[in-house]
Amino acid sequence: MNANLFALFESRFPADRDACCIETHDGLYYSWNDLDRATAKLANLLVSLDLPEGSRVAVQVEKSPEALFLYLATLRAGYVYLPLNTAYQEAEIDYFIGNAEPAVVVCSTANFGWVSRIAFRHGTRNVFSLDEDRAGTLLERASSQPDRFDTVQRNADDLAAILYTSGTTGRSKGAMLSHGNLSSNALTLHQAWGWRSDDVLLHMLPIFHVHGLFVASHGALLAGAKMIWAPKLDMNQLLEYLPRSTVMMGVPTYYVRMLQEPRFTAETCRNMRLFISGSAPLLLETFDAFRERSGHTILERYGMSETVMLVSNPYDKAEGERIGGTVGRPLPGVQVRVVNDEGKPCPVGEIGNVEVKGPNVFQGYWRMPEKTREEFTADGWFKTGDVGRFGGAIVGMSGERKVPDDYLTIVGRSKDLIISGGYNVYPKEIESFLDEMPGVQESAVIGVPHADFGEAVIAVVVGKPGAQLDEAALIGTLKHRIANFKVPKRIHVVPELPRNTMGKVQKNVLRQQFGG
Ligand code: MLC
Ligand code: AMP
Repeated sequence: MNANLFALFESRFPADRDACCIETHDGLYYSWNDLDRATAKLANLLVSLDLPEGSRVAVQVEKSPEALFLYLATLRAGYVYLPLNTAYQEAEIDYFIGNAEPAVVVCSTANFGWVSRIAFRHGTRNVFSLDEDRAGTLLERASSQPDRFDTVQRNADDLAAILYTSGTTGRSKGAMLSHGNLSSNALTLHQAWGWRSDDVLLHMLPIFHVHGLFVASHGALLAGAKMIWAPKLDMNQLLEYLPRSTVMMGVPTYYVRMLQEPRFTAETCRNMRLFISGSAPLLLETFDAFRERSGHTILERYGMSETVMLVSNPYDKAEGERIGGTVGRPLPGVQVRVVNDEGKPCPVGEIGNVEVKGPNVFQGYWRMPEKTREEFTADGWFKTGDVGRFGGAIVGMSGERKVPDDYLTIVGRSKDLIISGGYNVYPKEIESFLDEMPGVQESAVIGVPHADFGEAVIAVVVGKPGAQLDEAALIGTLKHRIANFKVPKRIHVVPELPRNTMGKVQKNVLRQQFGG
């Protein structure tokens, strides 16, 4: 049997291959035949490049159906897909390309100059361009390729993708996901969320992270269901497409913004069967207000780049209630335990470290065996860096309610991580950029509550003696250096940072001082 994830999708294509697979926001319709032919041409192009086994294909392009086809073609040809956030700037791209050493890099025409310079410097020989309007050298080169391709044989533990994530500490690490990791999770979610061939997925998420690329796209592909494909979250488009959709996924900011839109009503959701939230905590007030406004109970689930999806609230009422503030039960086949700092299981209701095991758990960090070892326990559990509890109680506006013993609640993180609008930001990374700036002696970066993004990045800096630091100038400089979502929304200049007796910066004190 071929364990290639693309072979699984192919086996589930609908009988009518002329049916619509993707409808775009600008009025284009792609059939399943179109997907088959486009991925065949792109796979043939990749194979024609005579790449070594296991080659990485690194991609930083705007969202388009062709970008999805490039991902699928990479799977189909048996190579390893490496998506990169379009917000990443030179220093970030330099690190990823240097670390992953991709054989192929695909970027936008606008970025071709600087991206190709970085790629060539790191030894990449094939650099193509691809734009959201189908322009660029990638499709030009693929157009003369045959439109048939036999999906390459792959084993379940062969690599399918590498997703860079900061994991629990330090510099970005490439989480290696295999065909088996992705297909087992896709099959589990297919069952758990009741995917149907007549579903219509409103796809508004970016496709360079687990949520949009795997959880959302795989769901529709495996069901043979249609996707309405929008480049990004846009309220006008959402109001236009939601009445024709049955499933939507978003990070909590999506639901916060929908509630801010007075035109969004229960009528807008008349055909919807499922709204899913994840990637960051969904506030209970958002969960409640959304139910009140739309008549729909958001299904919150929990996962991460290293593991794809782990835990989900129930889809089917017969299996239990969706409880706001919790992330539900471990998915079938996934084991989740909560342990104390000594690694001993916590009793129900007690808070501890969340550790997981299952066929979905990744193969390790790319070329970092040491880091990989650190993140697993001796008995093979992956340490998520999240802190949670089974059971206990949730306190909301309407009082306290008991949570069933098998439901997990994420209460925080042991990793120093900020999640802003569903994107991860590592304080240490931002601090190192700030510390290198002229006049800056030291800095501390914290996350503070933010009505739209859930958490916002804030920096507190101390100037060198005599230096005059200017908030706007510091922010302006950072904007050219790092992805815009990582740039602090505010930078406070202070005479000194609060420290404990060990000399460690007291970030909790800064959060209290600047979080309001
Ligand atoms: C944009 N901006 C952000 C931001 N997104 N700032 C902080 N956090 C964010 N997430 C800033 C930009 O820098 C810019 O600032 C301004 O907001 C407008 O930019 P924009 O691009 O127009 O913003 P917008 O389109 O409104 O984007 C917001 C968003 C987007 C929430 C729609 O961030 C988004 O789609 N997030 C989804 C992330 C996601 O898919 N995560 C899944 C990870 S997978 P300025 O100053 O330049 O004007 C994962 C595993 C799992 O975590 O469990 O799923
Ligand atoms: P990433 O590394 O981008 O894959 O982000 C994974 C992290 O997002 C997890 O380790 C959690 O901290 C967080 N996360 C994902 N889903 C949820 C959720 N439903 N509630 C709280 N945190 C979540």
